[in-house]
Amino acid sequence: MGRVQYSPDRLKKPLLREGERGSGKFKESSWSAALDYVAENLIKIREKYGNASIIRLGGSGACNGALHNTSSLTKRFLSCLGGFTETYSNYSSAAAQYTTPYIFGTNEVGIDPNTLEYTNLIILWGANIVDNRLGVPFESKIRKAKSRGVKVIVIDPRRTTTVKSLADKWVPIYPGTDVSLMMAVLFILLKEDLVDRKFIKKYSYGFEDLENFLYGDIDGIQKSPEWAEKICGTPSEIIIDLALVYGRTHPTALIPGLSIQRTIGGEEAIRMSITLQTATGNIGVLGGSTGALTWGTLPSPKIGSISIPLNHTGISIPVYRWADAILEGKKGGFPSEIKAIYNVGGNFIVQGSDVKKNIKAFQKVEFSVCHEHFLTTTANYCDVVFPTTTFLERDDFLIPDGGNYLLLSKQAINPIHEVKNDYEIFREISKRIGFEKEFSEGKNEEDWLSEFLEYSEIIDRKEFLNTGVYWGKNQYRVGLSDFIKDPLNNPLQTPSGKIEIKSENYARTGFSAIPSLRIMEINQKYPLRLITPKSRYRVNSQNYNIKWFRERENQGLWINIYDAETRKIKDGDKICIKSVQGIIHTNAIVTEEIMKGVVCLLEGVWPSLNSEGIDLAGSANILTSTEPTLPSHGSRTHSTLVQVKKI
Ligand SMILES: Nc1nc2c(c(=O)[nH]1)N[C@H]1C(S)=C(S)[C@@H](COP(=O)(O)OP(=O)(O)OC[C@H]3O[C@@H](n4cnc5c(=O)[nH]c(N)nc54)[C@H](O)[C@@H]3O)O[C@H]1N2
Ligand SMILES: Nc1nc2c(c(=O)[nH]1)N[C@H]1C(S)=C(S)[C@@H](COP(=O)(O)OP(=O)(O)OC[C@H]3O[C@@H](n4cnc5c(=O)[nH]c(N)nc54)[C@H](O)[C@@H]3O)O[C@H]1N2
Ligand SMILES: [Mo]
Repeated sequence: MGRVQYSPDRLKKPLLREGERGSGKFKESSWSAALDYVAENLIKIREKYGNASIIRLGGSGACNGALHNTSSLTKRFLSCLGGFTETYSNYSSAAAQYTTPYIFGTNEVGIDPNTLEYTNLIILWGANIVDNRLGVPFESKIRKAKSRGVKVIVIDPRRTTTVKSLADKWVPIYPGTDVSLMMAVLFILLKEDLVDRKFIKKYSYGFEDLENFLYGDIDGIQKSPEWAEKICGTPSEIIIDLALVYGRTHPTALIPGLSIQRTIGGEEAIRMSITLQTATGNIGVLGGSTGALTWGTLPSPKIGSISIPLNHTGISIPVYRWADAILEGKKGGFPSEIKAIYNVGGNFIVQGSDVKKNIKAFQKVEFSVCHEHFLTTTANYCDVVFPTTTFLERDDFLIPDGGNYLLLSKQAINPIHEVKNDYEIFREISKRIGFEKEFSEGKNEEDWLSEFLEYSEIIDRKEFLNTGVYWGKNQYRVGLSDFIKDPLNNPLQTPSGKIEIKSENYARTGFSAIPSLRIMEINQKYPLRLITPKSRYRVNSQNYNIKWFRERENQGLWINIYDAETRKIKDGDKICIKSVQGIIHTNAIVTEEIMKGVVCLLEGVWPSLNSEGIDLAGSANILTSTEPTLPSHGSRTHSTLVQVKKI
């Protein structure tokens, strides 16, 4: 963190744009002049176009702080301003979060990592847990289980660090085709009578319909391993092995990564993984899992956090479509005409799909503001950039995504340069526009934090402030265990009160009532499937600007030896990657660590466009599309088709 904190390119003073957007030309400004300027422009935009013309972007940046939470603070500020166009859902898990309540009636469906002490088999389905933390304790708990002799199976198109350091078995699969593999696994479980009929009957609704579908009663096609192999590329023997080990080992924790639902039809992957855990009786039991997202889906201990007043415009658009919403407005079916962007805690030009479209969107608006640590690509397209503190420079409580604990994030150093907290920046602007009372309620940061603590469930507050950690009582929580223990008294909030393998409500969204296979077909022009996963050395696009981290990642396109050979590409060669959306020139990493037919470019690189609009840095979202997966309107970055050529 020191490398980030003291990086020479940390922003030092507020910046006002001087040159063209994106030119990198800014002049440094005093705080008061820059704050005045933003206040004036927000008033102007609000008067001329109304509140819905201001869109909120960003909001992941600062972990889950109780106070310094970029998402909550920006919403609070813009709500107090009178409203805004909200961006709903998120890049990470839109499809899963949309779908899971149809099946379970809730999104509180995770497990505490300690429960892996009771597990007899761990299936990491598209989860690269060693590189992507997905909840800090999971890796160590999986290692502990392994030392007990528990087998770990990893299903991934790549032989990842997780495969190499944790797995007993690697199951390769084409991205975006998990539903076919899951169906074939269930097909074998049914055939071998390895399903838990009692469990299915007692706890679920509509399983027979899916069973009939798998047997081919509806479309004449048996969803056999041989059928699946043609779709997902996983050899049928491996599918059969997987099904047999899975069916014979109880309890099994099936832990899906978020990757499997950031695909076209990602909604169905989550439905099917839940179905598998239902069929094998692994839901709600110690050592099992629900098959839905494990990460961030159980409540954290109670503590106060900054509240968000009602957004009076009532207008929101799916975050995955923000650039389309700006560019197309009402003509494109979106609810507002957007004229200004307020971006805090996000680098959305780089991280949103279709970088060139994102740049156009930023060029189109009349006014844009950003709070940042660095002059990111996104900040570079803004009119005003405020330099903001890192977590080392302020006090906060951290509410982890899903874990049963709270952390104290104590200020370690004084803010360097002239940076200010996001809270302070908003407060200053609200003062200038005239809603400071609503925004701050007259409280400074210390007041808020003591109020949050006051409201918390923590009894020994001194101890918490001393140790910096508070552990919730039960560290062995299992999602839906109440329902499993007593389904009559604790029915699920679904129409049947049970797990809805078949959902008539879901069918109303226009998709199948039972899980179905929806995939992207490759074509001659774009025959390779591109995945763009996370780098071990970045948090999305964070750290890319810092040399030490950049040097640790071998950035380039992973391509299988076979695919390289047929294109006469050698390791290290300059290559061109092309999709419908754009072109990248980068180096080839010829490797056996990725399946034939799949290529991989780690996400999070800041683009460097030449005069022809070709990216020379290797920024994954040059190639991706803002067409979402439906019905969730979620991200589908792992369903991208490309062609690769030697330059
Ligand atoms: N080091 C690091 N950790 C991070 C992040 C980071 O940027 N850096 N980001 C955090 C965030 S914001 C999130 S949302 C999570 C994301 O967590 P995930 O979505 O789980 O992360 P990914 O790296 O996209 O994918 C995980 C693995 O799935 C594989 N994969 C890709 N597509 C498919 C598919 O269709 N099927 C299967 N079976 N496998 C597939 C990839 O090869 C990769 O190894 O990670 C968090 N953790
Ligand atoms: N191709 C492809 N694209 C993806 C993904 C993928 O797997 N593949 N993953 C998607 C996912 S899951 C996600 S979550 C998104 C992430 O998208 P973003 O949230 O845009 O990604 P980050 O790069 O983490 O950007 C966070 C920014 O917040 C800033 N920041 C950090 N702390 C603070 C703070 O306290 N205050 C302020 N004001 N700023 C702060 C950082 O400097 C950084 O620039 O990307 C999505 N895009
Ligand atoms: Mo994410």
